Amino acid sequence: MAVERTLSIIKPDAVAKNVIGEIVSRFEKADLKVVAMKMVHLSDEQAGGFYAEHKERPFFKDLVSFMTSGPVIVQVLEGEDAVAKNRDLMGATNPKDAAAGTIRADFAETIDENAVHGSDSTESAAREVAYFFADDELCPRTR
Ligand code: IDP
Repeated sequence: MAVERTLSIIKPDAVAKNVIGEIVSRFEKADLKVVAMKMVHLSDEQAGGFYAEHKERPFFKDLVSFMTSGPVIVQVLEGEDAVAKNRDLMGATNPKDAAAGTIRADFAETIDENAVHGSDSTESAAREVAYFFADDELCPRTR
């Protein structure tokens, strides 16, 4: 399996619940390494640009409003099969469908406030990492 990078966001609901550390700990226990991390209070432009692919969806306005409702933690995770591994740790988009023990099952209640974002492919990951971080802000840790 290849070493990959993926973008993770701990969304405003999870930051408000004060479970940043618990979520990061799950990544670490799964052998994903944080290679960049920052706390940001996204603007409408930043959140709307990040979710541009959902612009025509009925929930877009609410999504941007939620993502700008408080600070988020944006991080880049690195490790073997990082994209799929992170998606497995996150669980299904709707917490009601998320498998027991996943982040969304444990920390989220609704589909619109679902605790975490994770890139869904290596192509999305490359675009999303570049959206938030310059190359020299990434600190490789996997040899
Ligand atoms: P993902 O976050 O699991 O990759 P996407 O389909 O890419 O899911 O959707 C992006 C985000 O948009 C979701 O995490 C969720 O916050 C929100 N979202 C997706 N579908 C719905 C919906 O049907 N109603 C409300 N919000 C939704």
